[in-house]
Amino acid sequence: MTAMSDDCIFCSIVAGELPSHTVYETEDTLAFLDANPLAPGHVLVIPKAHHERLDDLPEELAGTVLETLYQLVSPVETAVEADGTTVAFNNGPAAGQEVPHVHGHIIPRFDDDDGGP
Ligand code: DGP
Repeated sequence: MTAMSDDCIFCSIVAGELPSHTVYETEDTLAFLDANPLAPGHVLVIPKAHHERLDDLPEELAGTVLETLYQLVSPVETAVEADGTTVAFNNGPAAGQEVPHVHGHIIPRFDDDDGGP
């Protein structure tokens, strides 16, 4: 059974209690469109289990999350005809992490964008 937190938005998405646009799913990870995208095709990748920060993840699950990010970078770029991607984790409130459930951002980038996040 996957560890869940009752008051976590991303746990509610994993549980199907909140809508999201899923783009990819594995046994242990979920990827869905960001509700407040910094660019078209901005995707979030999360572990289904609730862990607040990247460094809270068991090492094997951290590898699984990174594997899902790796698998999605190229398809996301292709889907929105991006020239590159920013792939990032905001780790902790001081770094701008607003949702306390680990998530990696895949943010499509374009040659003519403004420098991005
Ligand atoms: P961060 O600042 O790194 O914690 O990014 C949180 C991201 O999560 C932010 O880009 C907006 C997104 N977000 C917040 N709430 C929801 C939601 O309910 N659904 C979806 N799809 N994205 C959300």
